[in-house]
Amino acid sequence: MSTEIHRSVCPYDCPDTCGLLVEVENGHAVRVTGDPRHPVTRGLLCPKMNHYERTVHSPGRLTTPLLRTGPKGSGEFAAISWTEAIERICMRWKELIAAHGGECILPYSYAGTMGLVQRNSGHPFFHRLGASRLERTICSPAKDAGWKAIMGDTPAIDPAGMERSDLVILWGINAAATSIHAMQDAQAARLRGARVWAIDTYRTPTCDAVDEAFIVSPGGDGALALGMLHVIVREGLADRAFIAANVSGFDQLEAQILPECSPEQMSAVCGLPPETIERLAREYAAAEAPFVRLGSGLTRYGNGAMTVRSIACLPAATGAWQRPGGGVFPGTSTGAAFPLARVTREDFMVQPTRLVSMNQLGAALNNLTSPPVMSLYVYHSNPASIAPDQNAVIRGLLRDDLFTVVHERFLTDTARYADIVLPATSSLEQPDLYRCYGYYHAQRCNAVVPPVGEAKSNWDVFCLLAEGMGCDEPFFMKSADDMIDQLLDFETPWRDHGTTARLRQGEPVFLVPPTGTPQNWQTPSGLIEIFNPREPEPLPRLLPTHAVGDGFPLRLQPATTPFALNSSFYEQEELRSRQEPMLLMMNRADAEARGLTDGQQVLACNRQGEVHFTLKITERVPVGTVVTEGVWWSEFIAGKRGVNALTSQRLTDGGRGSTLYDVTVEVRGV
Ligand SMILES: Nc1nc2c(c(=O)[nH]1)N[C@H]1C(S)=C(S)[C@@H](COP(=O)(O)OP(=O)(O)OC[C@H]3O[C@@H](n4cnc5c(=O)[nH]c(N)nc54)[C@H](O)[C@@H]3O)O[C@H]1N2
Ligand SMILES: Nc1nc2c(c(=O)[nH]1)N[C@H]1C(S)=C(S)[C@@H](COP(=O)(O)OP(=O)(O)OC[C@H]3O[C@@H](n4cnc5c(=O)[nH]c(N)nc54)[C@H](O)[C@@H]3O)O[C@H]1N2
Ligand code: SF4
Ligand SMILES: [Mo]
Repeated sequence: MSTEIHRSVCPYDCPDTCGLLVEVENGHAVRVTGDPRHPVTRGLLCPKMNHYERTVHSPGRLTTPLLRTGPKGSGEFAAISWTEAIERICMRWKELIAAHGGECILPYSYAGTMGLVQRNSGHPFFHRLGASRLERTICSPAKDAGWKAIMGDTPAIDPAGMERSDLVILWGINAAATSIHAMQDAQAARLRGARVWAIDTYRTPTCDAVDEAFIVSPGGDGALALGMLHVIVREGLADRAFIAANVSGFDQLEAQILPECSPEQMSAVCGLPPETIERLAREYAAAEAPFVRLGSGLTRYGNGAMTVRSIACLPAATGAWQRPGGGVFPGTSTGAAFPLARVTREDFMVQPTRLVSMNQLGAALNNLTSPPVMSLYVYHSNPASIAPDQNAVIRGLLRDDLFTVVHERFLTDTARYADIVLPATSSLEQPDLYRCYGYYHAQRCNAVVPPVGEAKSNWDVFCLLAEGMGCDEPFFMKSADDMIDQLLDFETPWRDHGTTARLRQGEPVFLVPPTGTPQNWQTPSGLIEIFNPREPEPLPRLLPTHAVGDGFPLRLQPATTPFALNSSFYEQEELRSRQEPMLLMMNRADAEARGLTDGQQVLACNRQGEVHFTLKITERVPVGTVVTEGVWWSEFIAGKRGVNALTSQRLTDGGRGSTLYDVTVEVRGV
């Protein structure tokens, strides 16, 4: 039997965007490994992707279009042909558009695949229909908003700078699970003598792999940063020459934090003793080039954007930015490297249609009027599991008059509520172009195995739907490969001809941010804007989280697991068995106060809903916080509701992001 080895790219929403080597036998992927020649992957894949072939060729893959035959949510379907499926969808949409207008259709997609073409392929079609637009803000827009408020469009420093740092701070990032190559970089820095700290709300695997871990109260990092800034100012540790040349508004910040943000004042909010805040400030200021790798966990709060702004003041105060490896790294933003507008085609919109927050899908399905949402089209996302306020989402999905179409690889929780399910290809079955958001690399790949069953890619399905809806623009007759070519066929300082040629050949390449060094501040004033008059809050200050005042005694962290990625990978039994059952981790003191014992069934509840868990008593979680990892499919959990039955539709202070970590609950035995 002949084995071919093909290059591919990991399609998932992970900051590492690994290069893959896929061994193919008779049209089947039989082995997937990390590309040893990829400069970031260096041959190492995470446990999720080590057996990607088990996802691609899972017996659970959907292989034909399906038509609902039972009640919504029952999972009862009959196979139909693609022709019938497309005809039914288009017929229904034409009726709905005639009765309610195009905005009664709502697309819902997020990050099942990060490929630039497949991920964005619905936009031109839905713009052309005049459908409602989805505000895709579930992940970390508060991080972007907080960064932008102080740093403007300044590009992130090179993440490789971590290697030159003498103090690496993994702040609100569970790198051992969510960005293993950043964890590798941190370990490399450590071997060269750097100290590595983690700042988290419980003892994650990352905390075990660093020199020192600091466990803060959820949403308390802004207080920690302001307390550190207070000490830096009070003890004369600020770099006045750097501030004079590079920073605006430091005086105002000083005037505010000296009376209001002493370590004693901040201690109760951030959960660290005043002496620890002082020590962190002194050691941060004394470090030559402290590198903060900022995660997304700490931004999913009512004060998330302000937290990021406050943390970003630290290198501005000490001048850490001046030294290679110093600064705050929020993730890379390579938007200008490819002309994405050629794929998204905003120009197909006759006029801007209404925006619906993906964080408020429950409200959209249940409460929106003029027009109501009459049809939902879901692709590469699983909102019945991953969206906040699961009970509201499911109430909406159960509406008899809602016409739901789901394009999926698996019969997910969302697909179970569909009227029509369409089978989707996996990344190995479709071409695409990927860019990374944790490093500066990009890579193109081809399909390396034929579609499983009758599965079709996002791009190909939208071309069929466009034809069915009578959209006769030549654009909808192009192939996904044509679109990749259009993205590459574009002059930009981000890549020279040699780089583009290598991209065309499927090699991983590094993109180069054209604005160069971080000290070329891309803000309106040309300075780091600690005082930003365009913001509703012009200065960083202490903001409370939403959950303060919710009235339930325990802070709930719906955290990530190394063995799944959001609700993806639950199809792999071996990965699932490493997490089962769905746990709620609690400190012994909180368990004893409630008369709860290890391993028993418990119910966590708040105003949004209630969720069954198996209790795990552990000192990894501090008193007052409970943690659950993973976003489970309902078929594998006792109460059929996942952790998002406890999260709310409230938004962040900036960026209209989700506040998935800003939750309180009470827990009792069942
Ligand atoms: N294995 C795995 N990898 C993943 C994912 C996954 O689900 N599993 N998801 C992918 C996606 S979509 C994303 S966006 C990234 C996210 O990856 P990260 O940036 O690492 O974000 P999270 O894992 O959400 O949260 C990081 C850590 O922040 C902690 N945290 C929560 N609240 C606070 C707080 O107030 N302060 C501090 N200091 N820490 C806090 C959490 O406990 C968690 O350990 O990971 C990607 N990679
Ligand atoms: N409680 C809690 N909720 C969370 C999070 C959390 O940590 N805790 N994380 C949040 C974050 S950071 C994010 S980014 C979101 C992510 O939310 P989603 O983007 O919805 O991510 P997934 O759960 O991975 O679901 C992606 C789905 O896309 C499908 N898919 C994959 N490739 C393709 C394709 O090419 N075409 C089609 N049509 N389908 C495809 C997969 O089978 C999978 O079911 O979840 C958020 N929700
Ligand atoms: S999920 Fe992340 S670490 Fe794992 S293979 Fe994909 S890109 Fe690499
Ligand atoms: Mo995310």
